[in-house]
Amino acid sequence: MRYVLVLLMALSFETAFAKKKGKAPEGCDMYFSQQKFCGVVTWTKKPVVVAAPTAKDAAEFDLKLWDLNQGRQLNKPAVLKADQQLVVSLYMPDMGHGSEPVVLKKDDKVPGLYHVTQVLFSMEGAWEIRGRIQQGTKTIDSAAMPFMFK
Ligand SMILES: [Cu+2]
Repeated sequence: MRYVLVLLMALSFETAFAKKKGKAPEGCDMYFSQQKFCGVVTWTKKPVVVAAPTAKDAAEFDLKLWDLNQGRQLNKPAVLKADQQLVVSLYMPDMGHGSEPVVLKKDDKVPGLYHVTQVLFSMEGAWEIRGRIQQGTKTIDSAAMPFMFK
């Protein structure tokens, strides 16, 4: 009986840990663990370090959201509910600051596809590309992709 308890405790700890870390399944750059949505980032214009960056130096990427509720394969695009909204931002966790706001546009033809432009990292170092899903004013899920800008 005691072994079962210990095993159960270990299992629930493991689950809680995985949930907290939001460990991304293979192929996912960011993982929204509550919704089971997988985000794949594809740079369409790579970020480059320049001395005095202006808007024309901004990078761009596509973010594709996949729904993993029916399995781990990336074959079903994630579709947000009408009252849900994806928000993307840049954050430097070690220094506790963000950067210029990015511009996010949902593709009007391809489900689950978002185009992110005006991606400007304000300094070199360890960044996160953060995503969150809002329902009204409430954040219902979030995910982050580490990105080293240098
Ligand atoms: Cu910084």
